[in-house]
Amino acid sequence: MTNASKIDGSPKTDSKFEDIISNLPQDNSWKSTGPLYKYQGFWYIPWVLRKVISAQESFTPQPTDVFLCSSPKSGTTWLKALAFSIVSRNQVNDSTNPLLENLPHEIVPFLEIESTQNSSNRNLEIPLVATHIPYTSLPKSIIDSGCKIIYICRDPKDVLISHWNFGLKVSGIGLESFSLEEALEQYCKGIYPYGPYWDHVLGFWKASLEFPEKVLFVKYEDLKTDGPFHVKRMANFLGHPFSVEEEQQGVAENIVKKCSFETLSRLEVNKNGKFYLPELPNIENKYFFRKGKAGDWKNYLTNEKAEKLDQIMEEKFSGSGLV
Ligand code: PAP
Repeated sequence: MTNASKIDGSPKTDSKFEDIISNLPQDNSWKSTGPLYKYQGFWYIPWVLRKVISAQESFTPQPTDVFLCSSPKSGTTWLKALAFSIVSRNQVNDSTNPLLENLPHEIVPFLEIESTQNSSNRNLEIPLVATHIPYTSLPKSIIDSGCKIIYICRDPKDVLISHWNFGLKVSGIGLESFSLEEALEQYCKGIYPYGPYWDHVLGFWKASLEFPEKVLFVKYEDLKTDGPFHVKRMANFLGHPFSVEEEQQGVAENIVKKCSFETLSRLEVNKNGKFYLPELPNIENKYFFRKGKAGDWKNYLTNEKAEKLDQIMEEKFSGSGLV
């Protein structure tokens, strides 16, 4: 295994970074994180923004890299497990599969979160990197490369509920200081880490229409309804199509089963393991597996509140072809 990583960047010096953020719009309603800053149209917690800028300055992808992109709480953990299973299916078997002993986030690093801190964080034999960075802020080296991108999006109402519940457990990401009502307000204004959601989604949606060979757009709800179809779609897109023999053996169906919420959330590592991030020291792996359902928002939001968010999304997506 090669451990040299090209993710590592030279982080901005404190003074350069302070100069940059001193000129950015800021929002002070995020009590536990300090102000959020709006950079290139999206809001960030300062320590994340620093890493985003660092990645923009110095990240160089490998030619074979695939980027798994998402807004937080849209299905990143699931997409990581599925993409890893697709690309590694001929190298691992049922007893050696790293997913049995590792949180998917430990297998596929985040470009702007843990990977930029430590060059040993990346195993170059796994050509997958995840990021929450919006399309228009991705490092130019990625945009200019031939690297493929898979984007997962999810019903924003479920994203909000997932995010808010995660915030109740993990202090430091900001949402813990908001009631659900206030969190909804923040979502409607688009002011939360990596928000606004509509611009995040639209950036990748438009890129997927313009460069279909480079950007594949996947919906969480579609994966729930017909996992095998979308796993085959991803495999084709990644240049790892299932052979006739694999089709007969039901390999795609097997991947869907092994990466299902039910399977992953019952693994010991995902029940009792811890995910190490210096900035957020209290994350447990089980926090990434809450309910894994489409439509859980109905247990939290009245129809009236849901409609408010729906209307905003409809307005923002209008004319884009995205529903
Ligand atoms: P991240 O952005 O912090 O990485 P992300 O994985 O995108 O989080 O989102 C977590 C959500 O995906 C959780 O949703 P919930 O709060 O509504 O339950 C989590 O349960 C869900 N999730 C994780 N793994 C799976 C899976 N294998 N299948 C379906 N949903 C999943």
